[in-house]
Amino acid sequence: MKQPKGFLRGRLGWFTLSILMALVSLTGACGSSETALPPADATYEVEGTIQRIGGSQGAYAEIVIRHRSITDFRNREGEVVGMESMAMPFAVASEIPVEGLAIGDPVSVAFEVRWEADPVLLVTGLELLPPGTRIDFGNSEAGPVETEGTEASATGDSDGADESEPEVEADAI
Ligand SMILES: [Cu+2]
Repeated sequence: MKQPKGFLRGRLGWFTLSILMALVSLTGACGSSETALPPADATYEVEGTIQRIGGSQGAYAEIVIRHRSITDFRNREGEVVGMESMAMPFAVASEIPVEGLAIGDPVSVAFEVRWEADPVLLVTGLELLPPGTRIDFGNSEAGPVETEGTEASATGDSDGADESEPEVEADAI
């Protein structure tokens, strides 16, 4: 009850061919979205924290990253103008898993800039930094998050009926 050799070879040949065809169509599909993008005008690496996940820019996932200042950032004309620390939306390349990210995660990202393309900002590399890593955002935005809380309780000294009035201050006054 042996299969004729020719039959086996024929099956294998067909199988191999179908795999090859599948591979070709797969790489074709992957390549099509990426070959649509022109060469990047510039590439940068920067650290930051994840601010928002779940948006999209066309076919790309979108994440918002609060990034550190980028001192060598070049504008559309190619002049080094730098970029201050800020929260900024990025498209994310399809090969980068967004699912595992959480708000507040410290990350290091590599991103490409294409001034005349869509998306303009595309994350092509993403590395999770160890939990608890403190990202230094300079003096622009890092401070206010904590001072706001202090100010809010400091302004509650007027009459008291307003909001959550800190008991400590009420006693002090
Ligand atoms: Cu920015």
